[in-house]
Amino acid sequence: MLRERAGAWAVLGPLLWGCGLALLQGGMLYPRESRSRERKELDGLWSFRADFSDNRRQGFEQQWYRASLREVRALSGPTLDMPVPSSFNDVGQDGRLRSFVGWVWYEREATLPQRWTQDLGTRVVLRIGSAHYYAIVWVNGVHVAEHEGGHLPFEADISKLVQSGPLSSCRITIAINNTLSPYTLPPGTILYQTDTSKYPKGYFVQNTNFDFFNYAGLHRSVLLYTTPISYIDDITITTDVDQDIGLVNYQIFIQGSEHFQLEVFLLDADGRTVAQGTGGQGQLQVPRAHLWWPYLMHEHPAYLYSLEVRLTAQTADGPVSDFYTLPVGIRTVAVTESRFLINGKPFYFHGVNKHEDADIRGKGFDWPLLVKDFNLLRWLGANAFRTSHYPYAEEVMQLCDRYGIVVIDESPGAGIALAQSLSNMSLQHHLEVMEEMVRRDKNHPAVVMWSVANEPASSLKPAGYYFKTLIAHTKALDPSRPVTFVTKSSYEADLGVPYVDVICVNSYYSWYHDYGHMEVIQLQLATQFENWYRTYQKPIIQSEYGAETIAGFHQDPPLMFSEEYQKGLLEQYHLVLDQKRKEYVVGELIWNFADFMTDQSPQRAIGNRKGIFTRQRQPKSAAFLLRERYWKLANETWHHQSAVKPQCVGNSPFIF
Ligand code: BDP
Repeated sequence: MLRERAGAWAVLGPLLWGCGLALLQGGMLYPRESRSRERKELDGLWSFRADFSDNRRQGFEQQWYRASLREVRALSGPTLDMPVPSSFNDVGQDGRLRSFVGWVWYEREATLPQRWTQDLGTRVVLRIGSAHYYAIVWVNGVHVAEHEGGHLPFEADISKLVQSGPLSSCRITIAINNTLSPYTLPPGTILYQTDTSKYPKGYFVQNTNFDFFNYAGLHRSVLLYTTPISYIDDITITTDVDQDIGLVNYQIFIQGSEHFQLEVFLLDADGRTVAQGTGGQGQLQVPRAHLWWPYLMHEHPAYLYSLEVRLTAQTADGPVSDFYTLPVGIRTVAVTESRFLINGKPFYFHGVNKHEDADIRGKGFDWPLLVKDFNLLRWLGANAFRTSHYPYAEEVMQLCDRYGIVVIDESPGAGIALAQSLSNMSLQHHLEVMEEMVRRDKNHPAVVMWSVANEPASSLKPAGYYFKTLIAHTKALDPSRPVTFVTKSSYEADLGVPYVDVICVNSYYSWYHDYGHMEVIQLQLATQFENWYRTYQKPIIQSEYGAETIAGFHQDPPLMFSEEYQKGLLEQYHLVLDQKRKEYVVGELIWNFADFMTDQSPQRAIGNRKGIFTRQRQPKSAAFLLRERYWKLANETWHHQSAVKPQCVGNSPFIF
């Protein structure tokens, strides 16, 4: 179906959306303020305690959620101040905490506005943006939620709890466990060392097959928000284009009332209503629609409309209103045998792979870092990135929508290396994670493709069934977008690639193979592309390539780890990419945007240094090389009729 015209998707899309998403209970709309909704962020300092007991269960045995952590202090030791959002690993001076595996406990008091606790027509929701990885939540000692997996939000309706009597304050306790198993995403294993001549009693380490530090903690905001008791629970948008008419298909789910009216208004960027409708499902037509174009593809990229949804529900206590506004970009995505099309035009991904990673805060959300990264992306002339290797914060996706940066949205399926991690038990969890991810990100125009995994052991026997099922499920959840996973297997052995729409392949010629020999890159890379294309006739993205580079190391003629080697290696790749992009290669994503933290190993000098920027976001020489290339590519893929073409002038690339 993905190979057919985008128009067909618009018809099937809304039908299938309903079926697919019914699997998951409830929506997960981003908590926005509106006339009927308030929000209260709980960012800042929380009390924190890691459970260092041998079995890591002291917190449960002593019921640390029953009273404040300070009160149970006598039993369990001192609490620390812990910033939220942040990883807990790098903020302290205690080496044991940096590599801690097991349960950690977070707690803080929240003062709620009186109306929230007294008005029974108000629904109060606690939302956790991302907790790594298994989380249990109590409010005033009462268990309210449990969630498996980081990177994706979860919620608990705590209205009954906070409205059941006089309430002076509200104690939120969150216990989080970062232990990984072969069945979690990402997977990991705990290795117990029993040789007492080498290791102390009870010694264990956690091993993983992914190359980023396993940061843990409350990585994104924890917040409270309200809705009326009858409320807009979920909205699903798909868009299409017919001549110059933009088509916006909507489906709205309501909770808390069987009897309601829905009105929807589509507003343009100047706030003018351009279309309106009623009911829970329908299609809005926008004559002379402004399409959502990627950055550097059009003079006015990233045009966003606003969909205002107004609910009036009848309840026993009278009518209740709820309002929610969702940004909407009208665009189409389609894949042919050799092209990736956005709005019917060939799109070439020239961008980066990223990580949520920075000094001190680890994977903790940070606005200044986010804005800096987007400024760097635009400076670079990058039009796309992959959320390697997990879903990024919702605010990241929102900025992509606003700036026109195209996203390949990747699940936390990184490091699936063992046969056990391709079992039915793993698959079941992976299907659920895809449901959570699609539910959260389905309405972002910037998201043009789902990636269900990175470099799994896709040549192992169970991989065929695993990826067939996983990809089919993702397509049923969202028939409007292509689906892929990123492979490093050989074209002959890979059992998952038959099911993808676009082949995403990682290779590290003259780095992990034939190291030091850049002269083999052109031949090996051309062979790689030709083999994949001959076998499958699907468009290909070079989804990773790069070289470890210590900023400030110089060596000419180039040697590994020098800035010259990174540049030289990239240039060899570019020669082949320039030939093959005329045929079927539809993108190149450098590994990596910035240096990032990993586990310690003899191959990593305090983290992975393949960034074109340092971890502090300063450019290495390769950043200037890529910048020149990306702006040149932007010029070639410019589709607007106007004579103005993208220009990168001095340090100010912003011609738009
Ligand atoms: C690739 C992985 C990525 C690693 C990279 C590397 O997808 O996560 O960081 O290799 O080794 O195989 O630098």
